[in-house]
Amino acid sequence: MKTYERLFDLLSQSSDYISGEKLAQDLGISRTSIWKAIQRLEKEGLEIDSLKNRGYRLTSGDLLIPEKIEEIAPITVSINPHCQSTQLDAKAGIEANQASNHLYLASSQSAGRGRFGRDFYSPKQGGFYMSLHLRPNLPFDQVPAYTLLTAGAIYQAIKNLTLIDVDIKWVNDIYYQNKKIAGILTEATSSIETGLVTDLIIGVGFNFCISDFPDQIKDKAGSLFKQNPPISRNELIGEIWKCFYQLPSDQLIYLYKKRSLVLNRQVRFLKNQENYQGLAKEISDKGQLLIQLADGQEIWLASGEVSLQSW
Ligand code: BT5
Repeated sequence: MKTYERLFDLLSQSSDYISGEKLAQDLGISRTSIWKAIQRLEKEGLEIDSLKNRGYRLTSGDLLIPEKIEEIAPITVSINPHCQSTQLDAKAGIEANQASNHLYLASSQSAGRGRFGRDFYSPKQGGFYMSLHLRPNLPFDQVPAYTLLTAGAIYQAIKNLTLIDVDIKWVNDIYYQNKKIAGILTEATSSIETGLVTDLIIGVGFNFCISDFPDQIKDKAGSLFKQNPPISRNELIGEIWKCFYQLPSDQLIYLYKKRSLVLNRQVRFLKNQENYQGLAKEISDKGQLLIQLADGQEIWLASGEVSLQSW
């Protein structure tokens, strides 16, 4: 761990002030290095109270620490704290021949994006943004519905750590109290020679503790916590990928359907410039949504094709 990460670790374990001298002693570094590390933590958005003669106390915020996540989930984690997009970081990792099962993590993104090239708001503080690289090497029709599996894992991880039940909106949105708190973007590349899907990147943007959203999304976006989260982002990220790797796929799909906001509801969507309305009847294991239109006709919708307008 880096010095400022070790310092965070010490501060987060105490509710009282710790003197600069004690911190320096425990970490085996100088008082000046402690001061520099405090500044680094403040730059990362942590609030640290300092009192003459008493020392330092962490008052709010937490730090993403790859090693803490690696202790929980079977993945390699690297962090680029304030990046453009973790999808781009993952693509650069693939280009550089990094091994798979690697999570590219960030505290904020300057160009986070969602499906159909839409923006994903990724502010300096309160969220986390991550992209997991997998190497399925499978024909397209045999690639598991990773968006559904990830959503199921997010549901179970939040439930395990907080007892909160979040909801899932087809296909890639996590909702809590009727607001979107997270979105998933799964992208794949395939080889022209073999026709196999070689690399796959699952991106997750998560509003962990964000209280303000820009006007364009403030009616739609929400946050898992409003203030003083009872768990850390590291714990939640670790638990999400632990559930993803450890739980059987059919259980994750079962959870996805169980928490679906759209199944057995009337939904509206736009396809080929035409408005449709119908009953959402089923979600296939590949992630398609079966809609029964008013005239009884049934159609399967693919996630890359339409977004639901209402549900
Ligand atoms: C998504 O797209 O929700 C998938 C978002 C994936 C973001 C992750 S972050 C890590 C990785 N790196 C990236 O650059 N991307 C991935 P979509 O279903 O298209 O939803 C986008 C829509 O959600 C926007 O058009 C807004 O209406 C809304 N939105 C944008 N930012 C939001 C936020 N922070 N919270 C809730 N809603 C948001």
